[in-house]
Amino acid sequence: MVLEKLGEALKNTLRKLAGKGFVDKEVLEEVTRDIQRALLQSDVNVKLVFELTNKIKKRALEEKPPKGLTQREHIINVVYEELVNFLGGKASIVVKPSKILLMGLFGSGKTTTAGKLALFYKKKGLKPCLIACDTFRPAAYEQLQQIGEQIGVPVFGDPNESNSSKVLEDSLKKAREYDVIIVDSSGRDALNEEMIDEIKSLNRILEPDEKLLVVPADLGQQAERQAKRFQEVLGITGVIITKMDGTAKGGGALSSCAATGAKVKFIGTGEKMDALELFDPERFISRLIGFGDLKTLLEKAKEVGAEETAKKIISGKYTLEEFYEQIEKIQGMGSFSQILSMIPGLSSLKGRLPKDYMNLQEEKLKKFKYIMDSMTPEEKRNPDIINSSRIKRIANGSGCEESEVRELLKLYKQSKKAMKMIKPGKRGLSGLLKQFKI
Ligand SMILES: Nc1nc2c(ncn2[C@@H]2O[C@H](COP(=O)(O)OP(=O)(O)OP(=O)(O)O)[C@@H](O)[C@H]2O)c(=O)[nH]1
Ligand SMILES: [Mg+2]
Repeated sequence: MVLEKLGEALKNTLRKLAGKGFVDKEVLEEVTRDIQRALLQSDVNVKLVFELTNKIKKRALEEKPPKGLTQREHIINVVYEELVNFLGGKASIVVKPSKILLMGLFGSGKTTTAGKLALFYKKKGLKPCLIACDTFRPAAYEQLQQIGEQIGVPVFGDPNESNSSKVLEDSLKKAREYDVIIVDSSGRDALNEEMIDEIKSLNRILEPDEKLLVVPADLGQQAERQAKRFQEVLGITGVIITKMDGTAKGGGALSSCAATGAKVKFIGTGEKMDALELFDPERFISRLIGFGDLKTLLEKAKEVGAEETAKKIISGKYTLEEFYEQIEKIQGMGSFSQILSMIPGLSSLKGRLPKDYMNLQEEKLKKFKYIMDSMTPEEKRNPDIINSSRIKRIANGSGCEESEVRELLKLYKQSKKAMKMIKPGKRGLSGLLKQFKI
């Protein structure tokens, strides 16, 4: 996971603070040292790290806990608030019809991100299109075309035209009926005159709502220099940090961009088209601290029309049929273990659920479907009545092995049992659900 070390340090912090009635200077030193170490390991700039932890210490020692908060809760809150600020404060992303110009150096992930963004907006119900303005790299048009096909989004461009401004002008005529226009541009080794001229020209023609710089996370704190340069020369409106999945330096890239005042708007977390997250520091830190991230879950759940599913997972009340639906939908939402780590109180479940449940293969799912088609409605509603002779009948009817019927029943029972053991956090699961309007 992104910034794993910081997550560990924050959980340690909570543990250390939990045992104390009163938090003294010594504990505070220890806690901030853990946070420092974790941030430094994520390649965060040393100066920034010390500024942050000094602020945390100062506020923790000097500020009186607001009414209703214990000293311990207050300190946790200070750590949370300061980390959120550290990553750029509250995010402000408005999902609306817009024109987006992507820019960045060679291989930073522009073309991939263009596709990811298109899919993101498409899932929000908008009508995106892509324009291939990279006329520099061979086969850039074909690459985008392939991505467009994969996600079902039209791509405009002209592989035989070498003038990117001309490509943009012509493509915009075809893009009139689209809500979101996403423009891929060509990279360079460095932000040289040629690139500046090209982007400026695209900028004039497109008049974009967002000018987003794409930088890879493995640059770590070096990302700052790029963000600064592009900001000065081209006036970017935000940054997308890609490849957060493949490096321990994500913290450096995030915090150093935030320090320049450039907002990190999205992060890329994999090569697949759905591996893009809106970057919201509040959510990000609360997930690391372990409050869970119900909002992200719901956003994803909505995308696959599975809000109901999410509710049922949380309540632990479902029939076999709904169980099947859940695993089917969950497949579209990312791995089950990823989802669990987003729900408060559920991350501890991860170890208890059978591994198979986490990584059910498509093949298996199909078999489960056949098995269920061979069950009576009564059996689906109340799987407890399924005895050996019924298992035999179901296996015969579905063309599956008896052992596979048993496997489905076992998974169902285990998951229900595990869900029942959920221990809501201090604020109570129901409180959180209310908070997020479930
Ligand atoms: N693991 C991972 N790989 C990514 C991510 N984003 C992009 N990539 C990979 O990075 C490589 C370069 O991505 P592109 O999208 O082609 O980059 P680009 O900026 O368009 O490159 P040029 O057009 O050559 O300047 C590809 O192999 C992508 O699959 C990400 O978030 N995670
Ligand atoms: Mg490209």
